[in-house]
Amino acid sequence: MRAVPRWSLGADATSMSRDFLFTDFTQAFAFMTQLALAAEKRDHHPEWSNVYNRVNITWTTHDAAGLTQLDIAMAKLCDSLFERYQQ
Ligand code: H2B
Repeated sequence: MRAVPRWSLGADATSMSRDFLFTDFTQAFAFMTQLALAAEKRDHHPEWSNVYNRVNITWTTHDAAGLTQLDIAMAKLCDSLFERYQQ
């Protein structure tokens, strides 16, 4: 978790989550579209929700019933994608 300091560990430590705030829905959905394509490519998919300019993402590995290196990698990817949306 030291590698992804902006993410919070779930209560049972089997997942981690982060809220992302954008300027508007268009930016939020563009981010989600980019992430969706990356997730499909890696066959590792987010649990997420979106309300207007806010996207909440949870990573867990269902196959392992917990957190794996892949979740860390995807969280890092979210962080770096999100940086591009910051002005
Ligand atoms: N995504 C996530 N987050 N965890 C998984 O265990 C997982 C996945 N498994 N995407 C993949 C799909 C698996 O179900 C398929 C069959 O590869």
